[in-house]
Amino acid sequence: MSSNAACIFCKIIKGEIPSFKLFESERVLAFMDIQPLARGHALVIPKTHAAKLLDVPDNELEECMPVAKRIAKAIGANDYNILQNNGRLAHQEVDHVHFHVIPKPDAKQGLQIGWPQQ
Ligand code: D5M
Repeated sequence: MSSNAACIFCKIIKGEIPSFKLFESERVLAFMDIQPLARGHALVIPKTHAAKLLDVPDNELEECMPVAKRIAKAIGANDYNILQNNGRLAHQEVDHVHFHVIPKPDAKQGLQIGWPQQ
């Protein structure tokens, strides 16, 4: 599993910087987004460092969607987006593949995953 010493998400995987983890397996990590677009906004990442989708090993990619599904269920929002950006023109800021799970702000159901208090 390749890692990039300069990558912020690789540092999260290695525990070098803190994160609010939701799920972890051998191949995948899910944690809360530090700049949430809505309460409950989470990220699902493959552990292998890959900048774009085409670079991710299939076996890791295959595990990301079931995890995104579990996160969406745990958040409890009826309406949500699963997003994955590739490249600057597509609004990618962090060059380690990640899937956003973003509940819609007007979702009526309770969001059971709380953002940690500052
Ligand atoms: O989205 C990159 C996302 O990564 C953006 O929503 C902020 C989030 N981010 C950046 N640094 C962190 C840390 N340290 N913890 C949690 N979340 C983080 P993109 O699709 O690349 O535009």
